[in-house]
Amino acid sequence: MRLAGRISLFFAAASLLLTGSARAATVVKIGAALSLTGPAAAYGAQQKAGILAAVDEINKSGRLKGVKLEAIIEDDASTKEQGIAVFQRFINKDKVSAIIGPTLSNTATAADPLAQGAKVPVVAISNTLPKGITDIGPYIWRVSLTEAQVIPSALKAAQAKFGFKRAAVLYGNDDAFTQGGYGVMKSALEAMGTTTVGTQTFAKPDKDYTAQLTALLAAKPEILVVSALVENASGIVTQARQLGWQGPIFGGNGFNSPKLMSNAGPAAEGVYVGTAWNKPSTDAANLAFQKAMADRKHDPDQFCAQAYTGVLAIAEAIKLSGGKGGREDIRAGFLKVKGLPTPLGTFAFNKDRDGEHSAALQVVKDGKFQIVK
Ligand code: 1QQ
Repeated sequence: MRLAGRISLFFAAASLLLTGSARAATVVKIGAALSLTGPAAAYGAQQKAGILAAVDEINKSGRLKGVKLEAIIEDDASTKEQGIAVFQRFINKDKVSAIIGPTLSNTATAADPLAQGAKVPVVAISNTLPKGITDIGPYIWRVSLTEAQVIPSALKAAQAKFGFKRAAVLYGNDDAFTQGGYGVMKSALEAMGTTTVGTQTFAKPDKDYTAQLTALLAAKPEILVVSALVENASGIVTQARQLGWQGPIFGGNGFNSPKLMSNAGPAAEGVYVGTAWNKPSTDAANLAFQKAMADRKHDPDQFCAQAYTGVLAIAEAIKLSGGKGGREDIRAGFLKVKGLPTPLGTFAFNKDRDGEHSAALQVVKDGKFQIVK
């Protein structure tokens, strides 16, 4: 009797402990390497807001039952060196289950091989360099459309509007993304039967582009096509207008930040940019995203929507792995992601581990991006 009493007390205590531990959520750590300082800081700030909002929404929703996401956000300083240091910390010290970022393709080409080597899944949220990111290996995934997925259709839409036949091209020659974007622009313009009347370059620290722009404008282009990060892009747009250029300016993904308008002001009017985020879409997931950001008093851009989507993809992978959040579980889960509602549209990774959805063309009008296609 006494013994039975003790045993049942033991079982009661043990089951209480078990229920207690079953109830305590498993924490899945996600490291995010973002450019919070340096030339890509405008993108990093938006990405941070998107990641924090998505983690919060997912944890609040109880969608992952016993799993709670925890984001560890570190500054990659827009450089390869700092990106590598942050990845090492995430992999070896924080022992994260997955890494989001880094912001720039340039940094990713140096940091992603570390994650690939350590078998830690990476989700690129803003790398648009077509080759040299996901082909690093099977642990590297991305939700951001590449320049090759955006530029050709966006340039065609711009050509349908302006009927240009002569283009002048300006690109940054010290960054993997601006160089890769230039390659895409060059072949897209060729494929459209457009003549490139001039090509000029600059580097990230540059502030004065008048020599390059003067040479390009002297060649009488009908459109100015630019591959640049937003700080350079703002200066280029401002100086092109000061030199009297009133025609269309077409920018790559680096232009996709409202920083362009806050830096360049009215000079940014009439700038055309291909985008992976169709802001006015009334898809439920896009409306939910915009409400989540409005609740946080944050005005989101494409980078914010893509960062939010990166977290949704990780959460879905955990769900599809039966609620398990280890490194291999997440990678295996990515293989199964299909029809995921996100602010970018219904999402799945393709066989190259890249995202695939439609792109749009937008123009700066009255200080804001407006979709034209
Ligand atoms: C890249 C980019 C930048 C403009 C984004 C931050 O697309 O580096 O790939």
